[in-house]
Amino acid sequence: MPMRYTAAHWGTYRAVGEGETLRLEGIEQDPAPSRIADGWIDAVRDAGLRVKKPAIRRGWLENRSTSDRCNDSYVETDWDTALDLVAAELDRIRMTHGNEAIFAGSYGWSSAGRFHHAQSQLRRFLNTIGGFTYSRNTYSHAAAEVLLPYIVGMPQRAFQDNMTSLALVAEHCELLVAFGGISANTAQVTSSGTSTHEVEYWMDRAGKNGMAAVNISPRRPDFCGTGPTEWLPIRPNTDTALMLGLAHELYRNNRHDRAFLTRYCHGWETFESYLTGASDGIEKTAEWASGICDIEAETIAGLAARMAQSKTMVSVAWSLQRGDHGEQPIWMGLTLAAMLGQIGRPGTGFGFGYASTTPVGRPKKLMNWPSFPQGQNPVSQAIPVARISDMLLHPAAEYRYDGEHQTYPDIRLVYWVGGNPFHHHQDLYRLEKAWTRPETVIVNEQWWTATARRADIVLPATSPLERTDIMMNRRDPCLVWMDKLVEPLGEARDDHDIFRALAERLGTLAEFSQGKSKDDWIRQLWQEAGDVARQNGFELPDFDAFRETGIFECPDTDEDRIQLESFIKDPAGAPLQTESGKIEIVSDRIGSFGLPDCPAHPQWIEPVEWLGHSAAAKDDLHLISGQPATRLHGQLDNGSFSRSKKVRGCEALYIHPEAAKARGIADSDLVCLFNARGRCLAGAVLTDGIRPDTVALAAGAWFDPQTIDGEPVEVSGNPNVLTIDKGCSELSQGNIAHTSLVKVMRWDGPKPPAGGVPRKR
Ligand SMILES: Nc1nc2c(c(=O)[nH]1)N[C@H]1C(S)=C(S)[C@@H](COP(=O)(O)OP(=O)(O)OC[C@H]3O[C@@H](n4cnc5c(=O)[nH]c(N)nc54)[C@H](O)[C@@H]3O)O[C@H]1N2
Ligand SMILES: Nc1nc2c(c(=O)[nH]1)N[C@H]1C(S)=C(S)[C@@H](COP(=O)(O)OP(=O)(O)OC[C@H]3O[C@@H](n4cnc5c(=O)[nH]c(N)nc54)[C@H](O)[C@@H]3O)O[C@H]1N2
Ligand SMILES: [Mo]
Repeated sequence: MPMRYTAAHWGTYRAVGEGETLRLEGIEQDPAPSRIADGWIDAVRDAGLRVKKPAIRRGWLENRSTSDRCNDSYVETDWDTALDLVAAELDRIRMTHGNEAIFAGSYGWSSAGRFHHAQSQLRRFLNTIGGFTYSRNTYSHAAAEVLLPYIVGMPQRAFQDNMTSLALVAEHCELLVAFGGISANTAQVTSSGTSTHEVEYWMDRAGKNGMAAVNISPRRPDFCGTGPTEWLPIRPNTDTALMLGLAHELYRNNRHDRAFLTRYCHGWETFESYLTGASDGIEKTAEWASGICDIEAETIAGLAARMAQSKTMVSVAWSLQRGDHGEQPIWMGLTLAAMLGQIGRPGTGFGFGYASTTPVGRPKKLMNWPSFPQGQNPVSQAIPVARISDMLLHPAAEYRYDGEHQTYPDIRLVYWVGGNPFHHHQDLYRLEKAWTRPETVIVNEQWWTATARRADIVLPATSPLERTDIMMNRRDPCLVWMDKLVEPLGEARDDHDIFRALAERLGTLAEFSQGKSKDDWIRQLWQEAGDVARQNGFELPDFDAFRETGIFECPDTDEDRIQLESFIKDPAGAPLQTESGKIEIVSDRIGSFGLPDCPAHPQWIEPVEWLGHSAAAKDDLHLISGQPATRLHGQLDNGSFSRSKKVRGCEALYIHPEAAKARGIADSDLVCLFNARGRCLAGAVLTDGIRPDTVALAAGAWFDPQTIDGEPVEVSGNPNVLTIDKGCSELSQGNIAHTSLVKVMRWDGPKPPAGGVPRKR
């Protein structure tokens, strides 16, 4: 029998066994398969939590009420009734309010397959009926997406594609200064799927090659290398101050590369007067930085000296910019690297996002594989992705974004597929309020997620295991035939079939489907992929042969890249696409926007909440809520693997023994985290691998707000009831999930009724 495979954002797997014994094994090529897949099959077969039939919310069905949207029950119905209702609602809204009143930003990480990409399917359909308001940028790195074009003259996507390869880092780098670490945890995941996980391999090679690393992070396990590693447990959200302290040390000792700064950078003199305090009266010395970031001045001075003497890579994880003023650590990291003058050389310079996902710095050729065509959106209205609550709460309100003045549209209908705002957004109780505003909310989902449980019409979607597709990721050297391994549960349908049926009802079927079946579309993608392969000098097998073998490895794909290499070699001939043609330490354009929260050059600007804030209380702790080790965001939290790591049914809270002791908390105790925005429960895990004034609660436990003793308490351990719903700045409006202070106490209250993944109402 031929091998059967599937792929996901967390990896590529071989199917072993059949029926009840079916399981997924990492493929041979993968040196470190992710265990996230361990919980996949049982989550897909979790009949209690799958959406099995179309369902309508009772309050909406009976009287179109929206006020009980976040706390209602559902009536199951047949497909035709549900599809008729959805079509009628879309039609009513677009006729009454215009297509702009339909919000289908639909942000999220649905399937890794190229064809069944849920948002693409939704958008293609909506484009045929007049379009929709959409969203710009990502929750992952909005600050970078808006900032990088100004300072390096290219989109973050191109910047990421050109990241200096990890093979060159392993070969040449002597000192890796890793802000936010190089984390094996996040390196498990790749947007659009991956065949291998090799970040740990490269870090191991680098260590064996003598590279020393400095893990600058509130958490020790954020670094996965095996060579000599020093942990500098920085106070969260203060990296910009530390970088300024390092910059000042370089400057004070005349160890900055003046020639590089003159030749390749714009604005050094202005920045210099900020660094010395000439412009604002504060000299950004190591002592000054130390008072903010809580790392000793001597350590800062020592590190600066080592950086100047070594072949150094300054690496910044994406996490740093998901904080208040998240533009600054990227900008300052780049400035620090520019002062060292090692940008454009092999293995040194500036890195952004190494290990934040698998393929950043992967030494492989990029391949521009085709994707499912979305068509053209006739509506131009869009919001910055993380401004969803603001938009729903304040239609017509003005806001700033990327230098422009914009106004929020008046949204009447929300259609979400392949994403979970009640996982991903900050301050979920605020989102609950905002969520009562639209007249209608429609969701296609596999599971009764918190978002499905807050929709008026829920349509059951198949999971990737229940259909065929192709994984082709431009950053991966393998193409994978994703076989159908499991029969669809209940009445689940593919998103494509759902939108076909809706297009038919709204008279746009011909435009939506172009007369093609699903099989035709997938074959067409393969055919177009064949053209791409040919341009790259090789042939793909024919479709049937590919399906038979399951994996195709593209030949000769090794390729090393060096960030900004051509510009460094020839700054006049290959200038950057910035205003000055150079790296912009000062951006006159950004300066011209007059934004106090994102001025013309990198600066230390106090976050709205942090441990050094004058309003911070002695017993406040900084909450880090990064990515979960056992799942992808909220996906598979109901699976056995994620469940197996829960503590007393709740998400694990990593807390230092000193902090625990001061609060009477023992290992495995239930605890309550709280601040003015909300409260949630978690299970304490004591560890000295975290700062005593910082706690870590991974994102993704399924939002389950309950009332205990008359008070609202989230009982799964979802950090987004505590996080702040504010943009990084008026430049990017990115989310600030990593900025928030909380208090923690032992929970002696009643054991939560559910204490885990909420079952369906
Ligand atoms: N506190 C905090 N919050 C965060 C973050 C953080 O670090 N801390 N990280 C942020 C970041 S970087 C991100 S990217 C977001 C991620 O946020 P999301 O991408 O919204 O989170 P997921 O849980 O992956 O949601 C994807 C949903 O799509 C569904 N789905 C999967 N495949 C299909 C399909 O084929 N069809 C349909 N219809 N549905 C499908 C899944 O069941 C799942 O519910 O979270 C953000 N939120
Ligand atoms: N297993 C798994 N991997 C994933 C994902 C997942 O859901 N699960 N999601 C993927 C997605 S969508 C994204 S966007 C990436 C995100 O990738 P990242 O943004 O790099 O991941 P995070 O987990 O948010 O943060 C990484 C580490 O940064 C540290 N950190 C947080 N705040 C600060 C700070 O202020 N200063 C410093 N120096 N360090 C800080 C934390 O200790 C944290 O462990 O991860 C991807 N990888
Ligand atoms: Mo992300």
